[in-house]
This record gives sequence, structure tokens and C-alpha cells, in this order.
Amino acid sequence: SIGENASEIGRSKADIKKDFLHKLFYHLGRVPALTTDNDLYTALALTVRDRALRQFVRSTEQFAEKDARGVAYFSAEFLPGPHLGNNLLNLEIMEETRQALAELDLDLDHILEQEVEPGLGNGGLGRLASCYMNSMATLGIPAIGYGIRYEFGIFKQEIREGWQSEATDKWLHYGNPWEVMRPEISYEVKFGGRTEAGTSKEGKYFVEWHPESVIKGTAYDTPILGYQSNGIIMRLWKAEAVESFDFSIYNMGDYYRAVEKKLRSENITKVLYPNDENLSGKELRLKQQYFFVSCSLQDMIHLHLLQGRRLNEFHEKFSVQLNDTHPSIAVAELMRLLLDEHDMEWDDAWHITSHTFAYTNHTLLPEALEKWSISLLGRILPRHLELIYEINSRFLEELREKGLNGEQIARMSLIDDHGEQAVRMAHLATVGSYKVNGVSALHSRLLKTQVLNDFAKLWPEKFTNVTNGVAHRRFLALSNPRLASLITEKIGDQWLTDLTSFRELEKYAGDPAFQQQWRKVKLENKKELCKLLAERAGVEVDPAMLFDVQVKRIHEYKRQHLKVLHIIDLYLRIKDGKGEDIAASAFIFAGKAAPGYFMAKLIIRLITAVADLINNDEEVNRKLKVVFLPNFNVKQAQRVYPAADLSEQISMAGKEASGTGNMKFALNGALTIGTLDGANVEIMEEVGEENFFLFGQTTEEVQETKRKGYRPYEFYEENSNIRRVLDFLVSGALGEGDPELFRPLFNNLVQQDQYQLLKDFRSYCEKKEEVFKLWANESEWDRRSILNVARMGKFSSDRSIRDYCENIWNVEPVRLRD
Ligand code: DL6
Repeated sequence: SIGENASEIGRSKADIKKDFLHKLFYHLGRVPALTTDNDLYTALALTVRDRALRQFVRSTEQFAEKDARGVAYFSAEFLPGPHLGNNLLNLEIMEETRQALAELDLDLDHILEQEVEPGLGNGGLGRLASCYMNSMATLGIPAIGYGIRYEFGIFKQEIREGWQSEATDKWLHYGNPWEVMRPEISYEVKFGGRTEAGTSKEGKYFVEWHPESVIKGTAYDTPILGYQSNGIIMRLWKAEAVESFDFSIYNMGDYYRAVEKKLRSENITKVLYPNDENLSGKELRLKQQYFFVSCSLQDMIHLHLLQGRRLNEFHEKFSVQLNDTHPSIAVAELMRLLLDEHDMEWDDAWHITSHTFAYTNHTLLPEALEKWSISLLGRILPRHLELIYEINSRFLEELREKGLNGEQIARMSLIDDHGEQAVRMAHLATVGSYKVNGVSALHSRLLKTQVLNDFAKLWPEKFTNVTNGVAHRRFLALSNPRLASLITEKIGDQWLTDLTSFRELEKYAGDPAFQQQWRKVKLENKKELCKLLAERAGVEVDPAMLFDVQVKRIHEYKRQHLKVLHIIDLYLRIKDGKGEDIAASAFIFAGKAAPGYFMAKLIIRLITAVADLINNDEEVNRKLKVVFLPNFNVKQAQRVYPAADLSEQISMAGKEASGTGNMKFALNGALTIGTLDGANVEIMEEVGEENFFLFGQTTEEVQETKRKGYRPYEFYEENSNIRRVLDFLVSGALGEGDPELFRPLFNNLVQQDQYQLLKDFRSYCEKKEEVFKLWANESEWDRRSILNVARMGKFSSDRSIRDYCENIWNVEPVRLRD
């Protein structure tokens, strides 16, 4: 075995030092005097990558030896965060590496800081995919993650004169030492053109697709390590021109046109689309989705056949998880590959396809449910449109046979006939999958009773729930080493592989000495965050303040402005001389707004305007500080969660599918103020209602409010606090004195208030009073904080992956033998 023979790669301090110098000299060709920080980082990354690849090669050998059933995780987004630290942790060589570098007068932390993270996702969905990669590797699940190698990831956010401005994210500028390019693993992907049906000599009906263009996808592999165990790969596809394709033009001497075509091909994987924007009609986005799905399925079929297996057992060997509808065109593509390229009959192909895919829904927001217009689909993927029509016609026939009425059938059809005809991708994914899941208990229930209700009635056994989880090793062991060591001193380190062992901490929750150590850890973490806030946001914060934090994408349903309205209320109270019960608080915000989402950008502007006002007001700024930390990403998240006292999870109930930041905060000892939304419900169940600041309407109450005809203006008229705060928005006191600046927000709140902020405002403010009161009682706060952490066992992504294995994938782990 190659893997075993490669065992000379050692993990001692001396091995690491030797290999590091070797990389520096022979890989990068650097003389010591000219070595840059990036050289040091690259040399260390390559040293660690060797060890990661070894784990991957050995795992793959064992998966093959066992002929194990595996999982392909299809995701248009991955947000792995910085690799270096995480890999050192997973390989258990952090200390050895630190010492090896120290002997060379180098500082590991400084080198870790050099890494530019791959921002290949928008937020929770992409980060979840990466948490799952780590857990699948840790548990020994034969798995591969398939996605897109965007040249530019999520935009870099800068704050200019209080507004968000976007810059391109050049994450590949200094190279990417973690990936291995595989020029020999590449597939052709067709686009456009027309189809032609015919009958073969043997009398078999066939369809040929004559594309307008062909693009090549090349694989780039990044090893993803599990803790003390396997390595798996994230295989990302990059689009390139097919060399031979433009020879005709080239031969005619039109070199520039040939090159232009090449550039156009490469556009497909140029840039990640920010979410929250209306993507329908975005041709390039559809091309991206199809491109990565086609490469991935071709690759899987190739691997399957390479191992001497038959194609009709494809679904017995693989389960493909569709991470939202972004990859759902895969249902039609697998049908096409089986029918047109592998000569299969419809029924066999459909059996394989519908037993291969499982679909995870991540949102109930109607505007985020993907639809592709028939005209666009027909133009870009003519063959797929035909197949979708055929799948639909057979499906609708089945419904008719079951006696469903016309209205039900129209609701369930894959084709939406309202307005411009379009394919409902969630329906395609549901029909083409053997399992469908939501991402928290509440969300899965709403999926079944509302968005996909007809389907759940038809196939109740198809629907299930897998509550999200987070990689607790990254978000605690790696990013909060002080808390991690305090916990390990107390209960041992078993929690690294079994987070439920945190339960043992419960018995220390009331212990004053332990509480004191706990508090000290938090304070040190807060001091570190203060440095970052000063550096990046230019705001000095006193670490003794209550750190009240909301970090997530900026969206009206997440209600960052609810928190802002409350801050304004506090400000006005202090100005009135009535602020004595207010706890000294630092209100920290971070998150990106989709570039085309005006209201979200205005909310950022509001935060920065309130920050300017409060931070510069001597009468108030000893009591309150407001900070907007720009460019929130995984690296920053790792510094924010460990320092938070209070976690804000305040979306309107029924809108946040799960949330995962809520878990990361609680895992690091923050108490939560939140609504009964997404996974908050389960977090509260676990930590106990008495250790959670619950406020606001339930999902049912929200719906009832809407049904009865919600009139936010009445709250404005009747509640003097609300009126005062809203009037303040348009008083000219904020943002360079222009009273019109926040008028759209004001109007929106008093006229529509789609997310019922005003309805929940009073309940939120009252809960905040409780927060302030508890903050004054240090030991009680600490006790609850310890209990929160002790009861977070359920929210490790290891548990989520076990759930997927048992309820959906039917896959057995194959742990690496050492
Ligand atoms: O499941 C991961 C994550 C959830 O935690 C969030 O609640 C949810 O909003 C997010 N969903 C998406 C869906 N895409 N869009 N738009 O990002 O998924």
C-alpha cells in the first residue's frame, strides 16, 4: 500500500522542523534573508499538507478495500475557514509545530495569521457544509465533498463613510498551498444548442444533444482532516476552455477570438453569487450549478466503473446529499447520463436516480426558493428541460391515478404556470430524492406542514429532520484554547470526540472557584477581541462591559434593526437621566449585506450612524458602545464567539431555518436572547428555559397576527417608546443630519413591518431588562453560562452526521487503522 509506505512522514518536533526547512528551501527556493511571511506560511502549510494527504490516501485505500458505501456531498458553497490551525489540531501536532518554529525564532501565531481563508460561501449553509466535512472525516465516513472553485469568493466588505462597500476577494492571489490540481481528472460539460431524436438500427429510441459550446472542468482537491483519524477530500471544479474546440477559429488565424472564447469559458467559475438576491434569470448562476453537478456525477460514474462495479448498482454504492436546491439539476443530469450516455432504459435510470439523491432544504423564505424559467433552461440545457418535462408528466400521472384534484396537481407540478413558466427546483429535488430533510425540528415541521405539505402527505416516510450541528473542535478547541484547557483540566479531553461528555461540567456550575476561572477566561478573550475592534473598527471598548453580540448575514428577517431600535431607546433613556439600571454594554455587530439588497445596506448604515452618535457622546459612551466589525468571516468568527456574553438570535419566528451561530455562541459560554425560531427551540430545550432569555411571538402567533391583519402603525401610535425611537430615526440626529436618510426604514416599519419588529419590540425590551439584572449578579450569570456549555452536547456536527448516516445515508464508518 502506498499509504503505509509513506509512513516516514513523522510528527515529532524534529520531523516538522526538518520538513519545514526543506519546503522553504527546495519547494520555494528561498534564502533565509529574503524569506517573507507568506513564504513561511506556505512552507508550513505544505509541511502540514503532506501529513494531511497521507491521512487521505490511507483512508481512501481502506474505503476501497472495504468496498464501502459512500456519500457525495454536493454543495455550491463551502466555507472551510483557515486550514492551517485546524489541521494542526486534527493531526495533534500544534505544540510540536510551535516548538519547532520557536527553535527557528519563528512564532506560530504570527504564521497562522497570514492565511487568507477561502470564502467560497455566503454564510450558514456553506459553513455547515464544512463542519460536516470535518465530522465525516472524524467519524470515518467514506465521503467526498463536491463544489466549485470560485476564483473570487464572497466579496470583501469595507465600511466607507458608514456604508458597506464591496471589493473583490482575491483569495488565490498568493497561491493556495492546500489544493492539489488534478489536470488528468477533467470532464467535458455541454451547454446550449439543440437535441435530435432518432431510432437506432436495433430499433431503440435515442436523443442526441448537439451543444453550442463545451467547457472542461478540472478537479482541485483539498484534504479535509478529521480529528485523530481519516482524511477526505473536497473536490472543487474549475472551468476551462476545451483546447481542441476552437481550433477552427485558430487555424483561420483569428487568435484573439479563440482566446476570448477561452476567457468566456473560464467565467463560469469566476465568482460566487451573493445570496438574498433574486437569482432567477442569472444565466451564469445556472451554468455554475449545472457545471459542477455534471463534473461531479461524471466523476462518480467514472470512479464507480473503475472499481469494476455495474452501473445499475450505483445507488447502492453512493448517496448524494443535495445541499439545498443549488445542485438539484443533478436529478435531470443523472437521468441524462444514464439514458443518453449509458444506454439505460427510463425505469431503470429513474430507479437509480431516485434512490441516489437526498435533499436538504435550508430555507422557507419564498423568495429564496429557486426557480429557473423555462426559456432560460431551454436555452442553456435543452436536453434537461425535456427530461424535466418527462419526469413531471410521469409524476403528475401518478398523482392523477391517486385521485388528486386539479388544484393539488397544479400546486405540486414541477412547472410553475403563474406568470413566466418556470421549474420549481425544490419540487424537482423532492420528487427525485429518496429523503428530504429540514435543518431543525421546527423547520422540518414547517417544511412538512407548509412549503412541501402536499409532498409530505403523499410520501410521509420521505420526510425527516436532521438538526444542524457545528464543528466543536474548530469553534471551541481551536478558537477558544483558554476555555478548552479549563474544561479539559476539569473533565478530561474526551469531549473532543464526544461533546455530550460536557454534561460533567454541570456539577461545577455553582462552584465559586470554578466560576472565577470561567470568568477570567472570558475576560481574557474579551481583551483580545477589544484589540481587534480597535484595530478594525477604530472603537475602544472596555472589556468589563457586557458584550452583546449579533453576527450573521444582514437581513430584515434576522432583525438586526430590532437590536438597534433598542439601543436607541437606551440612549434616549440615558439622555433623560434615567439610565441607572442599564448594564454597561458593548453592542457588537458584524455581517455582510448582499450587494443588491438596499434595506440590508441601510441597516448597516443605521448601525454605523448609531455607533458614531453614541461612541462620541461623553454622556453616554461610558455606559454604551456600539461597534460594527467589518468583513465578518470564519477567521473573525473564531475571535468573536469566545468573547461574547450575550448572543442575539432574534429573527421573526418561523423564518430562520436553524441558525448555527446560535450554537457556536452557546458553546463558548454566551447566554442567548432569542425567539422560538430554528434551532433556538432545541437549544432552549437542552439548556433549560430558565437559562435562556426567551421573548417574542411563536411561529403560530406570528401567523395569527398576519392573518388578523397586522397594522404596525397602531404600535407606532399607541406605544410612546416605539414612537420616540422611530421618530428619532427621521429626526436628523443620525447620519450627518439628513432626516431623510433612514426614511425608507421608518416607512417600511410603520407601513409593512413584514417581520413584525414592532409587535415584538416590547417583549424584547423587557427581556433586556432581565439581562441587565442578571449581569449585575456575576456568579449567577457564570452559573448559567457554565450550564449552557455543559448542555451543548447535542449540537456537535458529529451528532448531525451520525443522524444523516442512520436516517438518510445508511452508511457505515470505516475508521483509519493506525
Ligand atoms: O442550514 C444552514 C443554514 C441555516 O442555519 C440558516 O438558518 C439558513 O438561513 C441557511 N439557509 C440558506 C439558504 N439559502 N438561501 N438563501 O443559506 O442555512
